Amino acid sequence: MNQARSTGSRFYRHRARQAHAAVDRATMVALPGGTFAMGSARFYPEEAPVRHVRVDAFWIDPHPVTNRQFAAFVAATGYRTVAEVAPDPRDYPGMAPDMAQAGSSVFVPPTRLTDPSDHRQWWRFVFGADWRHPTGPDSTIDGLEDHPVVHVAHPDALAYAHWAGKSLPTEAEWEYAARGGLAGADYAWGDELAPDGRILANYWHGAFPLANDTRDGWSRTSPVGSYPANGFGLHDMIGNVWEWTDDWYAVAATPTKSCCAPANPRGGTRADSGGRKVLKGGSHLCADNYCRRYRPAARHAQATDTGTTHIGFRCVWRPAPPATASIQKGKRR
Ligand SMILES: [Ca+2]
Repeated sequence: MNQARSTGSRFYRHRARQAHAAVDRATMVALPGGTFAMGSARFYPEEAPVRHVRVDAFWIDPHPVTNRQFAAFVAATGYRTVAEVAPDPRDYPGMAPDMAQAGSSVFVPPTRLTDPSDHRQWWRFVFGADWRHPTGPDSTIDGLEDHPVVHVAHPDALAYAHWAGKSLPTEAEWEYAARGGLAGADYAWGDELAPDGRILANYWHGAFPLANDTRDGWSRTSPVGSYPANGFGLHDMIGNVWEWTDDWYAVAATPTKSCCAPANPRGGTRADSGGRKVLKGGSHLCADNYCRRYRPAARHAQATDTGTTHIGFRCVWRPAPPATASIQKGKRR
């Protein structure tokens, strides 16, 4: 999606682990686990085939991690995110010398569009953009305390999760949670995007990327919980920000029946994924005309060192390490 960046400091990741906090499950939602139909055959090819999988019981945050929550983590640990650390040119052979500055990718709507397939027309790498400065060095998160934190790369999300005594969800856990107990529905709330005209998530209204009529009130992120919870009591699983999972991206598995569903499936290998993990849920930039990924089955492969203005995360907690039945061979991380 944009310029690859340094993966941050081992020192700060170490400090984050040292600052490990007691898990506050009172603020989390307990999910019973079970077998469900994962994926969809009605939209994009990477979501198919539909296959039955089983996930064990787990707990999940009711909304994406907010700026307020991430600020508490940073205050306790001194952690610096990937976007705040200038990349080492030795890690990126061929990188232009003037790109060796801290920053991140910001959505900037173009005034005209010459090639709808070229995302460089609306993604701009901005020096000084990071979680505290979402649209650039002159911006702040004042007033955005309850919005999802953005510009977090996968190592940043993982560091926060470790500090909180939690984990990042697998893709199967995330999709199970997003479906809210509905079997095979296209959306987290049913089979209609906007039933009776009701807008049930923060996404793009109008012709992306030129015109956003913001009829839902938000052109970028929105405060968590601004839209109704799904059947499991979870907010913002869809839209607002894409959310990191801890699975390496792979093509979906072969179809499985409910009788023989693999337990706690994981993604592929780092090598096969090209260093990309799975994002889920779509964001405030998903639009009916461009990227209809505001659905539980939707998925996107994202380089782990790359955060943007529309990527965040939430955490899970598991009573015990899940017994996996379908782990593929290979290095996980
Ligand atoms: Ca919106």
